[in-house]
Amino acid sequence: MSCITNKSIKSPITPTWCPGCGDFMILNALQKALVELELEEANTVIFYGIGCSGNMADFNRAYGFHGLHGRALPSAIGAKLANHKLKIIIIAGDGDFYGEGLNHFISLARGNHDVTAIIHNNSRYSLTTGQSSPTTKKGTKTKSTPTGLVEKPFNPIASALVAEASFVARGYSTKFLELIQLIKAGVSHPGFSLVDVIQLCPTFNKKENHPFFAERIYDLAAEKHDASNKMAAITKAQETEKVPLGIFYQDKESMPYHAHLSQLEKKSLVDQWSAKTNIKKAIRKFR
Ligand SMILES: Cc1ncc(C[n+]2csc(CCOP(=O)(O)OP(=O)(O)O)c2C)c(N)n1
Ligand code: SF4
Repeated sequence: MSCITNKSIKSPITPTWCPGCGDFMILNALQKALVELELEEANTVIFYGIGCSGNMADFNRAYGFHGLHGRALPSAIGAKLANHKLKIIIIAGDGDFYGEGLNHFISLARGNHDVTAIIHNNSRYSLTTGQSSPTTKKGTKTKSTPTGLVEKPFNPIASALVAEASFVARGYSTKFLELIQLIKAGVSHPGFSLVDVIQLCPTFNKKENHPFFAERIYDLAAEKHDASNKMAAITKAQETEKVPLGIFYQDKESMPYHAHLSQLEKKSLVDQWSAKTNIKKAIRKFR
C-alpha cells in the first residue's frame, strides 16, 4: 500500500478562501503532518463539517466524507467502528463542532473514540457571512448580534477536559511549524484528540487579527506545563487574557473505545462482514 506524499495529497482544485485566511495554513500543516506520519493513503479518511473550513474537502486529494453541519462526528465514529484500522481525522469549524455538533463532541470525548478533531476556531459562522458562534466573545457586535452578544463564550479546551478527552491541545494558524507537530501528536495518540486551532478570519473577525494574538499567545511547554496533570490543564484552560498554545493534557494510558470490544480483536467489522457477504450482490441491492 502506498503512503500519502506531498504530490498525492494535493488536489487540482484551487482553494476559494479569502486572502489571509488561516485555513490555508491549517490545510498545509495537515498535509505536511500526514506525509511526515507516512500514513497509508488507503487507510486514511478525513471527515469534514460544513463551513469555510469544511470546504477543505475539495482541496485534499484523500478519502473523505463531507456530510451535514455538525454531523462529521457521528459519521467519523461510525467509520472507525466499522473499520478500526482506519486513521480518522475531522476538519470542522467552531460553529459546526461546538454549536450544531456539541452533543456529539461530548460523546466523542467521553467514549475516547480514536479520531482526531482539528477545529478551525475563528469565533464566527464565517461561510454564512460572520454571525456569532459559540466561541465569540461576550459583547461582540456581529450581523446576528448588532447590539453585542449577551452570552459568555464556550470554552472548548476546558469542556473537552471535563468531558474526559484524553488529548487536548490548542494551535494557532500562524504558528505553522508548531501546528504540524500538534497535528502529528494528535493523530498518533490512541484515543480522542482535540486540536483546537485559533484561525484568523480577516473577513468577518477583523479585530482578533495577528497583532491581537501576537500579544497574547505563549507556549505551554516553554512554561514547563506538565501535560500529564489534568488539574493543571484545567487551570490553564481557564486563562482568558493570555492564550496558551500547545498540549494542555495527554493521558499516556489512553485506551481507545474500539480496543474494549473483544469482537474486534481478530478482525474489523468490515472484514468480518465482507468475508461472509458477496459485496457485488449487496451493492446491486442498493442501486
Ligand atoms: C443544520 C444547519 N444549520 C445551519 C446551516 C447553515 N450553515 C452552513 S455553513 C454555516 C456556518 C459554519 O460556521 P463554522 O462551522 O464555524 O465554520 P466556518 O465557516 O467558520 O469555517 C452555517 C450556519 C446548515 N447548513 N445546517
Ligand atoms: S470568510 Fe473568513 S474563514 Fe471564510 S474563507 Fe474568508 S477569511 Fe476564511
